[in-house]
Amino acid sequence: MQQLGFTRSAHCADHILQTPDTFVHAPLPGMRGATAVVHVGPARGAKFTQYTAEFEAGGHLPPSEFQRFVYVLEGELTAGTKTLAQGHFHYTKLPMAIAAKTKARATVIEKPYQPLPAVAHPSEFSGQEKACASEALDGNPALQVRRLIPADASFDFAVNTMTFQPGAALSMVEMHVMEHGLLMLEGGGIYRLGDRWYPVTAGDFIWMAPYCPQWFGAIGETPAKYLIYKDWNR
Ligand code: UGY
Ligand code: MN
Repeated sequence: MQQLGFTRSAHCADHILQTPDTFVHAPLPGMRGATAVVHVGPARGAKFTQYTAEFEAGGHLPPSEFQRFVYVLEGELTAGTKTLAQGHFHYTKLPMAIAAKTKARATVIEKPYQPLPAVAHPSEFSGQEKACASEALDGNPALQVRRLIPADASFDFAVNTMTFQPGAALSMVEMHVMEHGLLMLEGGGIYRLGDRWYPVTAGDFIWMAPYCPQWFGAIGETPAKYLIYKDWNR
């Protein structure tokens, strides 16, 4: 459809909203049978890189020089000996390629590791979102958080899913030192970023710089769910 130059995407000093109509696909060095949509990275002032990798069956993402977290959005991938289906995730600090068993899509987070004195470096792990414990945020059963990365000071970032029942909202406007990369997985609502309010829906990506004022309320008849990165433990 002709959009006549209209998009919900926005680029502001302290945040980005990137909607799928503005995604540009390009291969990253060493990718085969795969392309990436780079949502945010050092080019925009972020201390991590987040992209969506889209694979043909047999596609390949080469090892990264950085620690890497992969969350499968659809299809089946392998990381070493691990097979990862939709909702599965994998973390490693070691250089490791990702291969696609089927046509697949994944969100990928890469970050230079920030060690802490006298704290051991983290080991490789994988898991499944559904199998992670779900906890109410601030005692609100309508807002559930699953922490995908172990609560362990060796990790310098966190990745959580947050699920809001229709009408549920963050209890406060947050303003904090951590930055966020956020991918809307399901449903939608209104995101306040800085001094703007945006309608957002599944497939949208948001980056929030440190101290970006932020709030979300879910709208619609189905739950809203997002995957959210933040720098953590440092
Ligand atoms: O973990 C967080 O900071 C989270 N509550 N932020 C957010 O949902 N925008
Ligand atoms: Mn936050």
